[in-house]
Amino acid sequence: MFENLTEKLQAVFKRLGKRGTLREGDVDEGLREIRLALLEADVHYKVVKDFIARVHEKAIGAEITKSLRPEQQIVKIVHQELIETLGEPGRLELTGPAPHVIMLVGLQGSGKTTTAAKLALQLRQTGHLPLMVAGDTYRPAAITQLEVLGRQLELPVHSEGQNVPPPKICADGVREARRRGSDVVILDTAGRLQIDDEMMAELEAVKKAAKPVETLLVADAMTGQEAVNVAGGFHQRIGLTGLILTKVDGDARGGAAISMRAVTGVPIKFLGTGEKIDALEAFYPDRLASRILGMGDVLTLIERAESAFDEEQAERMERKLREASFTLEDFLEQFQQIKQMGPLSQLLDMVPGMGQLAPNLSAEVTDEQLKRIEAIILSMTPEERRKPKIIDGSRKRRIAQGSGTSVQEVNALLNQFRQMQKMLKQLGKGKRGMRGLTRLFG
Ligand SMILES: Nc1nc2c(ncn2[C@@H]2O[C@H](COP(=O)(O)OP(=O)(O)OP(=O)(O)O)[C@@H](O)[C@H]2O)c(=O)[nH]1
Ligand SMILES: [Mg+2]
Repeated sequence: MFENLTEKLQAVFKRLGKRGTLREGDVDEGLREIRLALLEADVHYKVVKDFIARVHEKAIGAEITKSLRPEQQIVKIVHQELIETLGEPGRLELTGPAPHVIMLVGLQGSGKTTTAAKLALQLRQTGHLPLMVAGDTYRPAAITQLEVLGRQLELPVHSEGQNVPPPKICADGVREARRRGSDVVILDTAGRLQIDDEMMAELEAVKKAAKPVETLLVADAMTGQEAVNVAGGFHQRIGLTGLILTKVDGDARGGAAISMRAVTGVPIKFLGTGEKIDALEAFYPDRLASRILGMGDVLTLIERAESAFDEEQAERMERKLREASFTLEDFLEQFQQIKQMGPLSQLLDMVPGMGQLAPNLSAEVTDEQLKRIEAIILSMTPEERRKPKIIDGSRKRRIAQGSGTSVQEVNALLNQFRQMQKMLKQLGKGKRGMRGLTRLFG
């Protein structure tokens, strides 16, 4: 559902990335575009305003981290603020003595009955014994719908027909759960076309009778901004402990998901992602934020690079490569940087386009080998590192001894280094290839 927004945001980041260095004007322009993209995705205007203000403040106040390219820095801030806006990870608070009652409320057709069954299934999978209660006596087929779902899942449903008031059915349901030893009760309630007083009064009565620990609003993401107003209305009147956003698999623009927590202060706990009975996901703000930005791997890479990667140094290396003045000393420096970033094979997997090269590389150059190579170079004198040509037989023996390796290994490294220099010179003729390599080794 976030496709459009994701595309727009990525376009903004890409444009920023082309600038090389960012001036404040560039940041402002980028933020204007991000603002538009969010508004077009139907995010509540107040949420957009706050969001942009926070990103602006951070972007301006941020220490210039040399380890990140400017547009990466913006991606990082936008990601962080998106997580902040989306709130905390959603989990059910099943506290107090069992049975724990979960009450589902919402407008007509928002997905309450389906979600009741989805929740029951998940709860059973995590070791609970749920009982569903048919508290919708208004729509003729509502009770049957829940009973059919119960039979499908082989889970019990408590119902008393259409002529008993819902507060009584729900209170009876809790008693029934106690009798059967069910530890969770899920109340399905009736929907209305819009929030009306009579409906709210009945929900209040159900709440009083069944004393739920969780009162969850089931809201249809497709209704966009309206969903935000609905949530506000329900929260004011009956008090919500959480939100379940359904139909996020549809072509909604995503605004509701981003706005609801910020506007209502009520946390999102689950996302309904399809009509199937297992299509219910626990809500994780960081995952959703990454999904919205559409750059999960890039974000991970940014995180790691931040602690180890120095852009200035990369530029210096690139210049050296271009001038073919790359020495063993530089080689060592690059190795040490790579080492700080984590296991080599993992890093290679994350570099876009490395898929084909990576299997060979990671098989050949293990982290253990990196350590030995480092030891060999460390045992050389600075002069030897700059001019490997002067390394004769006796120097090789000294280096091997100093690094706890063998003359063969020293030879192998020197050969590898010569080959690498040759390769780099060739690549240097095609600028793109060289850039890729500097990134890789920087
Ligand atoms: N694609 C998709 N469809 C969903 C999702 N959740 C529910 N639906 C569909 O939405 C329709 C309404 O779902 P119900 O569970 O009956 O909604 P309700 O809130 O109980 O409706 P009323 O009882 O009439 O108020 C059904 O066709 C469901 O299959 C979802 O996450 N994704
Ligand atoms: Mg229903």
